[in-house]
Amino acid sequence: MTRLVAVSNRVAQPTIESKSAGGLSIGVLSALKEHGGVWFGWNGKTTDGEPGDPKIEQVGNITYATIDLNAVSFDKFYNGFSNTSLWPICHYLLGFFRFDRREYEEYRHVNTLFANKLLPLLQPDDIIWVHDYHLIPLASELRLAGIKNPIGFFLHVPFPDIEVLRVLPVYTQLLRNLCAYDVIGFHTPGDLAAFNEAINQKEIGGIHKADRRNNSPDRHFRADVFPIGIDVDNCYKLASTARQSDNTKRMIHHLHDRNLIIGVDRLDYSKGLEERFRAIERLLQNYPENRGQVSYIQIAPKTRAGIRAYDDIRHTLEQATGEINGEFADIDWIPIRYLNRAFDRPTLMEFFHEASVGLVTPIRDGMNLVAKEFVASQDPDNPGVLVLSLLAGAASELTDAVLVNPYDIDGVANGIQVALTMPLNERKERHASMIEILRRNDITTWRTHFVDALMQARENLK
Ligand code: ADQ
Repeated sequence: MTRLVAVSNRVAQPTIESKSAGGLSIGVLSALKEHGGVWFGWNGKTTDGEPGDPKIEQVGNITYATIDLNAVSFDKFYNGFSNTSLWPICHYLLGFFRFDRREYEEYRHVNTLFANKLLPLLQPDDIIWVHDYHLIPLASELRLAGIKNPIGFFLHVPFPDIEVLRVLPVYTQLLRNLCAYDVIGFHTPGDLAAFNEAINQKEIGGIHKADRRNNSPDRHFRADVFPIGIDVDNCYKLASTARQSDNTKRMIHHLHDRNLIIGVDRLDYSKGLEERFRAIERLLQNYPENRGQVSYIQIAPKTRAGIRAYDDIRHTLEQATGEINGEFADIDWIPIRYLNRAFDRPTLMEFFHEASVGLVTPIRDGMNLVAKEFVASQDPDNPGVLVLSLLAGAASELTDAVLVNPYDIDGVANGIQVALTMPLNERKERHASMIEILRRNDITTWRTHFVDALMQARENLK
């Protein structure tokens, strides 16, 4: 029987309470729950010595196989090359980009380690699905070790334009590594186009659209668009129990019938939070009728502690909150509630359900699942309005959101005002058309299309 083996840097283990697992974990877990299979990756723990054999744990139809990583190695691989070189490049944020060849070498070393630890677990009929930028060289490593199974790769972040990619000194090696996969998946047509342009560059040579051979002469790769989706019914089910959880009751009590504007993000500089806080300030300046009438709640739990840029953004947001609340707050009202913590999914969906406006304004994002969850959580008879960044992958599907450029502070403030004053009929129409798209491209479609593409790759080899 064909097993699905998912591989990602971090495995969201069932025994570890993680309220703030990011979008990748949410997507992989939903796909594995439906299909069953193995999830291999790092368990979140570091050691002083060399990592041991994978620890195996069976929960329902998922086998979790996880390893430790050496602390020094992890720092260079994860905090270093993955998140200080690749992450900024993929998000077009060159001001945050740093490159250190030793970190890149450790990145390759960790990929070799992943391949070596995964090898003994693999069976001939397995299909392997590798996730995200931390593991680009993994297929090359597995092929070197003689693995013939179909291997797919899904990039959860944007694929950058070639002129940005070229800033990375080792980009040609990574492009060649990507072409060792049988299937390469992206969120949007724009990402796919950028990838196609990159592999057609002279300097990487030998990989042409018409002849997409990867490392071995009998294999070709397929690059395509597989937009990640959500479980629409599950979001709505969680959301429509609203006013039941203690957190939701307390939140509503303190809202005093004001309009709720909500933002939920990992605390990351790519999410455009500083610009978003300034847009709230501008809303209160440009449209003073909102003073005392709206409450903006921003939920943003810390991630990637230890990387300087992430400590800096925390500091910046704390300062901006203080300034804006200082300027506008009244005896019985503050405009911004900034919560540096995670909530469980049911509570988040309930919060979304109660909100008049969902504010999702990343300065670049692969997809953005929060945008989709917000829409799915709304009451179809009285839905809130999504204000969405043009620079999030989700904007290529959710064209009925109020689309804004996150760098344009006045434009975002204006978008929020449009959302706050939108007539019920228009809200309902926009919501219905977005729900239809969410249903068409849901989590099941994402998983089945990708797995089908891997199965097809296997057929092509026979
Ligand atoms: P992320 O950058 O993590 O994902 P996103 O797609 O929005 O961004 O997913 C975040 C997930 O975590 C959502 O399901 C959300 O509900 C949850 N979450 C966020 N904040 C939370 C909080 N405070 N408490 C609890 N849960 C919280 C990466 C890419 C995205 C891409 C996804 C999936 O950066 O562009 O959409 O992978 O491919």
